[in-house]
Amino acid sequence: MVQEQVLAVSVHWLSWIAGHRVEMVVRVNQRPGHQRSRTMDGNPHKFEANIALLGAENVGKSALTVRFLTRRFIGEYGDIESIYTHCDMIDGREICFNIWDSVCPQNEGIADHNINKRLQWADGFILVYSICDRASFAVVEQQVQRIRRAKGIKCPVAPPIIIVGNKRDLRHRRTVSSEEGRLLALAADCGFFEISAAENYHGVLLAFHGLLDLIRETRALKKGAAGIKGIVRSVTAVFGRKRNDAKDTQD
Ligand SMILES: Nc1nc2c(ncn2[C@@H]2O[C@H](COP(=O)(O)OP(=O)(O)OP(=O)(O)O)[C@@H](O)[C@H]2O)c(=O)[nH]1
Ligand SMILES: [Mg+2]
Repeated sequence: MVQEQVLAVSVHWLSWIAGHRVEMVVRVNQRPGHQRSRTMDGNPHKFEANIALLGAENVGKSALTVRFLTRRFIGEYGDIESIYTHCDMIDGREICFNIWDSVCPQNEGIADHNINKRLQWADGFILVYSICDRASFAVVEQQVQRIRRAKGIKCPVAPPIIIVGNKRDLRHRRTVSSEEGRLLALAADCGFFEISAAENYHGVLLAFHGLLDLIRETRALKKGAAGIKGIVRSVTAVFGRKRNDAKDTQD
């Protein structure tokens, strides 16, 4: 028990981004699955969602995160990997977003390891590419495959994914068409948004809220599946017992 607490130790502090106060959390030696989100404190009015942002370097992962947290675009963001917590009232319910803003891995081995780590933590993914960087689109294609492959091995139900084509304001430099983005999302059963973190907040908000809706649906599905499994287990137990009782009487 003590060991569990030590392994899950977290460093929390408050940080100011563009004049807005956000809670920043860095978790140390997190136990796999330990921080998977849940309805908090047994309170049905609170809901917590772990969201991981992935994508190639320089596509705007931090810009998207900061836009969502503060509504601002500040231009330069550095390359610190962080988990931010942001709570909001949505439809009368307190929703807490834990957002893992990743840095791009240097090689394939690390990429696999990173995705596995995030699969254990995240309820859903936002995969970001830049519409003027074709290589970044290829990275998202690979990441979708990696996450989808992990279904069944790492997690029983496929985690929801939203694909985001960012930097829409730079359409004169576009190398990835909207159709390509949309088709990839369609083929892999993901949500899709083309947005500009630089130009507006609304698109960013839609992407995060779109993922939140998918996470809620997935959680309801998991609950339903667990409920059905429970019923099957109970029925099997009752009938199994009856059969055994009947055998005992014959003996
Ligand atoms: N024009 C334009 N520039 C953007 C947009 N989003 C981000 N940028 C710029 O792109 C650069 C990279 O943005 P970041 O948010 O740091 O990208 P990142 O994906 O977090 O990068 P790493 O953390 O290094 O992997 C910065 O100079 C941003 O100002 C956008 O929508 N439009
Ligand atoms: Mg970044």
